[in-house]
Amino acid sequence: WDRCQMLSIKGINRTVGQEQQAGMKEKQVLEDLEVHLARRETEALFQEQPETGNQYLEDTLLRSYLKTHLPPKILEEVHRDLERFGDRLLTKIQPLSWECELNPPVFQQYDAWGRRVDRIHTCSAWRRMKEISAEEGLIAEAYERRYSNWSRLYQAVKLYLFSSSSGGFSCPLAMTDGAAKVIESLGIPGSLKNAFDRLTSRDPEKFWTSGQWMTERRGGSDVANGTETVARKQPDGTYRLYGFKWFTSAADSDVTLTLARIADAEGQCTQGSRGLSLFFLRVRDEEGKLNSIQVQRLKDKLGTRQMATAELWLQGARAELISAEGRGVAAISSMLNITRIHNVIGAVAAMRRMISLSRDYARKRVAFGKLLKDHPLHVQTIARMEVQVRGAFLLLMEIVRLLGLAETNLASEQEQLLLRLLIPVAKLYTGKQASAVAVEAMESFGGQGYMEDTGLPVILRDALVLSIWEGTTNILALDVLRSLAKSQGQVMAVFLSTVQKKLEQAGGAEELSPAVRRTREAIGSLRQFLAGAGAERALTMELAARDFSYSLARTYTGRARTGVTEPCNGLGALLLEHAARPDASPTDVCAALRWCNQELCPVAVESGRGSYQGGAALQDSALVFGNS
Ligand code: UCC
Repeated sequence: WDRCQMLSIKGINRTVGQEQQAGMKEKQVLEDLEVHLARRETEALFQEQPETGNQYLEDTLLRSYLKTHLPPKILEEVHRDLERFGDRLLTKIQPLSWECELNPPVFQQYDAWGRRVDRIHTCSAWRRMKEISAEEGLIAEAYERRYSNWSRLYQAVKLYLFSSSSGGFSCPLAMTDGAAKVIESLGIPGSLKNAFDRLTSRDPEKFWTSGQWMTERRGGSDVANGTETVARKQPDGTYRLYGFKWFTSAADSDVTLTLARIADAEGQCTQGSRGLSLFFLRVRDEEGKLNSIQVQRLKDKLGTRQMATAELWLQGARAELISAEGRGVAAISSMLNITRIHNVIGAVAAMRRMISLSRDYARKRVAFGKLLKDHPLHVQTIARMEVQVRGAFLLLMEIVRLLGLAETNLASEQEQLLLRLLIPVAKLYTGKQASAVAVEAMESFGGQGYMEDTGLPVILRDALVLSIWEGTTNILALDVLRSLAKSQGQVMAVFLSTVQKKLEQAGGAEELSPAVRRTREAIGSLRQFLAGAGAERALTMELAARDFSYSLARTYTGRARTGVTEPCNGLGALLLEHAARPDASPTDVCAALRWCNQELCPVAVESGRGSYQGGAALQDSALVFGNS
């Protein structure tokens, strides 16, 4: 085989069999020559590995964002910590991440003597990630609030840097953050004080992670109708849960939040959303014994393989009711909003990592006689991805900035409404961006991008889940509509007037004016669309939900605030605003212009084509299922 390979490497079209017929002497000479050349050429095939350096120091957009927004004293401290963290990620944490990938969790159902044990064995690198998460305060930072409203943003930045080196540990952190948020929003009741302290601890010995068990066999999206788990009240006021959870991410977590239906004295439960209540439970006791839970099996997933996702039978698991009866979905939604933000963090981080590697490779790899970076078409492809990640990053920063204000009681009512709207918008938009960018970036490495041991397929696989878990794109688009309905349209009015106001403020910055104009036109089109939704409004809005959400994401991300020299005190900085800073770079301006060159308001275009009318829905159905 080696020999055949050598010959084929040299491009000699002669089989091994034919060559055996050649004279011995001639063969010997030829062989010497072949080996020599083959080795030389094989060596020439070696490629330099694409690498990243200190992610924080290399991320110019992140650094310029922090410099623009953080008060100088906070910036100084944060900068020092992030530089240190960037080094730790590069030298210590990234190698652990690869270990997590190579040593996925293993499920042991029985011990050697036939006793049911249901143990999920995780690797030492995974357990080390848990300790590091505590040491770095990856959850604690947001709840200690030592930087007031900036704490949340600072935490998000650390999580963003951590994400692509976390070996999948970002997932339990997302749910841990969500659980802490729910408990905090309940006022940290005495019974949950210990749990809250542990979920937000910096002490690796104390730190707990949480799960979020929402998905059952009958419904991942339709939680309200799909949840079958029943809660039976015990004489001591606790509950025992009976049911089956179909996907439980990070099943090695210490505690979890979950939904169940409380049975009345006759054993009857209320169906639908109003029958669901929220429970807190510990997964294992002090000795590590499961809380009347059986692990049926671990899921065999396309990605996130570093993390154990399990099917669980709850067979009387002892739990504490933590919401008002029948208010489970509303109560867990504050967890969902946090985990959805983490999803955005993961999406931006995955894009950033792929593009950084792709850029580095372009500086090293020669093709057609020159480096990839000297091929304009190749660079154009990377530049298009760069514009996408920049928009996504600024949208993420905007959301965590607003969340920080809300958590320190500094957010206006309008800012709270905006936050509610932007979370599903950002989650659905960046989830799709991450998948597209990961595929595109993989291609930029040629065949190498497809090789498992480069680690690139891991990033792609893990990115693909971002548009699925925590609500699929369409479910999130419907959540955007829910936020409109719940606020009786107020949220949309806030969105439009805020953008409008900022556009009016846009002055100077001549170079940005085409982008400002396009954004203004997009806002006009959005208004027109909403005004003209017409008689079939409910159907129109449902059919338009995805395009509508995309339009919000694109116009908001491209929103302008040019000519502003003072620190922002209204809405945050997105692409145009970032480009209008006094110290903006030509790259910032270019990214803003390019972003605004895409179709900013696809919902208006599709509406003009009649895509949201009843007739179009019938055509869709015929196209998919045929006329029968
Ligand atoms: O668990 C999963 C994987 C974990 C891995 C996490 C890692 C992520 C980050 C990784 C980073 C790398 S995946 C499972 C996730 N499951 C979902 O996301 C569920 C998707 N389905 C939905 O979101 C649905 O839309 C439901 C469940 C919310 C629909 O439920 P209902 O009961 O039919 O909805 P209702 O009746 O409209 O809402 C009930 C209440 C309402 O409040 P009230 O009653 O006061 O009017 C809603 O306004 O809940 C409120 N509500 C919300 N409030 C619903 N959604 C929200 C929201 N997002 N924010 C605020």
